Amino acid sequence: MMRTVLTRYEGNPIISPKDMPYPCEHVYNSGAARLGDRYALLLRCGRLHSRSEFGVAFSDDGYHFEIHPEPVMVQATEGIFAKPENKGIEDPRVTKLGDDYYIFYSCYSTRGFQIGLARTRDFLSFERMGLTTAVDYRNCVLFPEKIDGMYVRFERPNWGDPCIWISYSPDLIHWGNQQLIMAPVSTNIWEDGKIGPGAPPIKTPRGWLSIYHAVTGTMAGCIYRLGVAVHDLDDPRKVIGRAKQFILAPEAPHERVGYVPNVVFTCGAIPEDDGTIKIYYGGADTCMNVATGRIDDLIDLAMEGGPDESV
Ligand code: M1P
Repeated sequence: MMRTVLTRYEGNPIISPKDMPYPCEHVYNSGAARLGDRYALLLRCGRLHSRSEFGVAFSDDGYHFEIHPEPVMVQATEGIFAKPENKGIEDPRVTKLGDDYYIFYSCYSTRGFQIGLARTRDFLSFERMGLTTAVDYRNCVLFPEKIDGMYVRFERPNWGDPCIWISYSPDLIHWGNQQLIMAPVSTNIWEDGKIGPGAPPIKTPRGWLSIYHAVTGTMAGCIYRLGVAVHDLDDPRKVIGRAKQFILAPEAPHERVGYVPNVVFTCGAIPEDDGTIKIYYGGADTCMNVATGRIDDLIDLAMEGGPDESV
């Protein structure tokens, strides 16, 4: 039987194109972080040329956001990022390490997708650090700490049978020892097409909590849903629990209808001190939303599914 582990905020969508202080066709798939006592959303803004840039919004409570009046990071026009970003920058995922916030984002070009890495302290100015993949990659999420002396990330190549891989780096720029760790499950139809990491992993005493997205095809196009898995704390290649059911599916009208219909997609979630979590997600590639739940409920659901056997 389906279990409900997330509750949508009644004020969804929390940010829509009409709320933007500059013209946008859509605002969605935003990275999320705590910035001192405040919340920051690094917004993926589809401008009127349909290429994406990043804006930022700040909040005291995680629900009501004030949007900065100008975009804060736009596609590069010179240097090594110019050609990789000639169709825009997309899907930022934010991880705090020390005093810095690191952002893996998709550099979209005529030749495909690469993953860029940028750094900020205030979400207003950004330093591009490097291109961390060749084409064609999507959905990189950085762990918030080193494991065995190495930086760790989950990543999703865009070719073949799109699955979740892990890789390691000594310096955040050069990544290697890629290993496949999670694949679509053909018998769970909601995740039989492709999967990709969603929010950067969250450390809990019971393991690394991973919220991922999963896609199935229908006669009317793809449906994007969210799933949950738990990875071993010391060796996150081991998926110690993977829920059999999805945790969020397009349901509200603004999740079903929009630029790309029937999509819920996350790039960031924030754990709270009281054991709850806020999962920020794009609806129909058009607007930003938030859902809340208890971290233990998500982990219970994943552990009930048992260890992953997909690879
Ligand atoms: O349109 C749905 C999603 O498609 C892509 O996701 P992925 O390639 O990982 O399946 C991205 O463009 C994403 O931003 C978008 O929400």
